[in-house]
Amino acid sequence: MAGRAPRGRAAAPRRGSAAPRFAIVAARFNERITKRLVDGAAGAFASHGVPASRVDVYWVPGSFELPQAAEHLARTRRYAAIVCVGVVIRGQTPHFEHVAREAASGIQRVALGTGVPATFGVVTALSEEQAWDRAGGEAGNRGEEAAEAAVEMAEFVARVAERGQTP
Ligand code: INI
Repeated sequence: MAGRAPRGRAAAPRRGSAAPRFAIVAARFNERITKRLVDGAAGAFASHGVPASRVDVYWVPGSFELPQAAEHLARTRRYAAIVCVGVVIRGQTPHFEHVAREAASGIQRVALGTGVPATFGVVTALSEEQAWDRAGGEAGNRGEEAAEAAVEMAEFVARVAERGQTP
């Protein structure tokens, strides 16, 4: 894939630790498209050897609520990483900008504030057609990409923690 550095193996349980658990938080707004993002994320986890039983899916009303839900889940310390997926489509008003911006910055804030990786699988599109393209169509699947990032960041956090314990 162009523009990407090689990835590590990822998602393998590290010595002395339980197999990691992941969460997917999905926004119900534009639900038919979001379901494709959830499927893409689940497929990416499966391809990294994470069984479906170790992936919990939570639904919230819209993308604006993604950071709120991710924050609650991060604070449980149950998850190695949290994938946020949603679909924001430009309408006739600036509502789109507010929802997209707050989703992006809120998810980042959760990751930085809790230390639990929270990844951005939110499609921001100018039309429904563009959104479908980014949900398993011609332009890839943002859910799948966000799950890939979650696996890699979970590994990164685990690796840093492991090194931190080395005398
Ligand atoms: N939520 C989305 O996920 N996508 C959208 O395109 C969208 N638009 O355009 O309004 C949207 N709005 C709902 C928002 O996320 C909240 O659920 C709502 O404002 C209640 O807080």
